[in-house]
Parts: sequence; structure tokens; C-alpha cells
Amino acid sequence: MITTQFDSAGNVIPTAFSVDNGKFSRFAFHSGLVNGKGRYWPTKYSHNKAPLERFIVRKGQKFRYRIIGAQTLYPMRVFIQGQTLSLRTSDCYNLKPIEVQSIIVHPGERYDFTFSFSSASKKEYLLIAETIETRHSHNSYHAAETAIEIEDFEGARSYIPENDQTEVCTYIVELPKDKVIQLIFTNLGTGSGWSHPVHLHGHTFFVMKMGFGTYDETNGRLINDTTDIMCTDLNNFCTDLRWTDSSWTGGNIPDLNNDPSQKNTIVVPTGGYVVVRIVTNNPGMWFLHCHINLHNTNGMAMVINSGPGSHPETPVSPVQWKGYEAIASWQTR
Ligand SMILES: [Cu+2]
Repeated sequence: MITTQFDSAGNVIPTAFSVDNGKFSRFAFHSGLVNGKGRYWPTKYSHNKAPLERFIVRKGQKFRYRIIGAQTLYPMRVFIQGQTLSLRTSDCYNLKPIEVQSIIVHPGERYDFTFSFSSASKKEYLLIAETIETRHSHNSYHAAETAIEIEDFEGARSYIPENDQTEVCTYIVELPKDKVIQLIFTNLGTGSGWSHPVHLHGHTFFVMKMGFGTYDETNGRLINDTTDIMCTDLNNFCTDLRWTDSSWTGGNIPDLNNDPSQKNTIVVPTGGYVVVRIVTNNPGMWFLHCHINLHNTNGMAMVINSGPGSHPETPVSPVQWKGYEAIASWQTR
């Protein structure tokens, strides 16, 4: 784990926090890109005038945006200035449409929303993705931006310028084929304090329950971890744990969601837990990991061996592909 980062003057950059006082990172975020374009904001009042990605729309035209959380660390709040968005999908699964002001996207998550300008008071609007940490955001502007231009708006433009060695994973869990498996992700005890967007390849989480700690009702800050689970190990790393109410054991968890969302990246809140179910109908070795790459590369990852004995054949080497010779002879003609 990287424990300390320094600014150019040698001062320690303190940890950034979310509004509920969960820790984010000791890495200072500066600026992000949308579709590979964006501006650098050295202060919150000035930027380097780099061109932005630009979407051209017409008034009344309904358009659909797909947000792919390709960031490595910070969650981003995505919104269009002063507009209401209709959220349609989460991780490519349909939702009952809901009107929202903004969408918080963690690393690895995908969301679709639809939108139309029924009326517009200016020719250009910004679609903004800004980080949601609280500590360093006071004197700087932390965002990725893109421009939406209304083609048929009558009026002037406003302000937007232009090795072949195989490593062996040490942590593999085997799950039998074609079963419903219930997994519980916890974020408790010593080492908690950071929320983690946990991502599984090859399968879908049905989100059966999310358990949270208790929060201060006036400022929204986390006060205590959930009381649903007790950590019983000596050093409180919560590697040994049990349900506080023993009647919950054996998969007997109450208040499960009757209409669960389908996700493949789920945020496990600090001080809380998430209960998901997967169907093991896609045999293979699948990576399960925190999608904050800093955590992932520090070891917050494992492999699910789904359906051992039923894995498909390993693909042949590209040099054995049929058609390779034809391509080679065409290249040499
Ligand atoms: Cu993480």
C-alpha cells in the first residue's frame, strides 16, 4: 500500500475524504479526460484551453449517453449543468427509469442515461464529471469535461473554447458449475475506512442486500460500522467474523431484495457489507478485484475458478490461426 505522497515542496499530501468521512486516497487528483480529451486546471479559475470532446445535438432530440468509468481511483459525479437526467442502465442492465441530477460513477461501473434539451438558454452546456472528495477540492477544480452544443440554438456561443512467463495466483476459490452462489463482501475492522468498487469478470451480481453503518443525520458522516456483523479475530482485521444474530447463518439473511439490481461492479461501503448472488454458468478462471487500480495492484484481488473441469479449451496461439498464411502471402505480394 502506498502510504504517503508529497507535493513538489516536499509537504505530505493528506488523505482525501468522501462526505461520509470514508477515506479516498493520498493521491491528489488534478484533471480527467472524456473520450481522450480534457483540460488541465492548475487552479479552479484557469485552465490550459485544450479542446474538449464535443457532442452536437438538436433541441427536442433525445440522446443517450453511455458512461464508462475508466478512471483508476476516484469516483466521479457526472452531470449536465442545471439539467435532469433519466438514468436507464447500470453496468448495462436495465433499470426502472429514474430522474436524477447526477450519477456517481465508481471505477469500472457503467451507466446509461437519456436526455433532451426541451428548452435551452444557451448554445453550449458542459457535461462534467467531477471527483467527490472533500479535502483538496476547496482551492482547485477536479473534473473531466465535455461540451454539448445545441446546433439549432439561435444565439452566440458562450464560453467554451476550443513475457510469456505464467504467474500463479495464490488466492483461488473454486465454485461448482451451474449453482446459485451467495457471496458476502465486508468492509469492516482494522484496514477499513475506504470504500471499494468490487468487480467480477464473467458473471453478474444480483445485489440482494447492502448493509451500512450508522451515519450522523445532520452531516451524513459515518459514526459506527454496521452492527449486523461481529469481527471475532484477535487483531480486528475481520478475517474471522459472524452474524451478530446467529439466526442469520446458513444463508438465512433477512430483508433480501425481491427485485435485485444486476451489477458486476458493486461498491462495498466502508463500515458495511454487500450480499450478492451469482449463477456459475460461465466456466473459467475469473478475476474478482477492487476496481481502484491502486488497491487491485496492492493485492485486493483473487480468482474465482468457476466450474472446475468444465473450462473451454485454451485458444491456440495466433501463429496457428487459420488464414494467417493467406494474410502473410497478401502482405508479401
Ligand atoms: Cu479498493
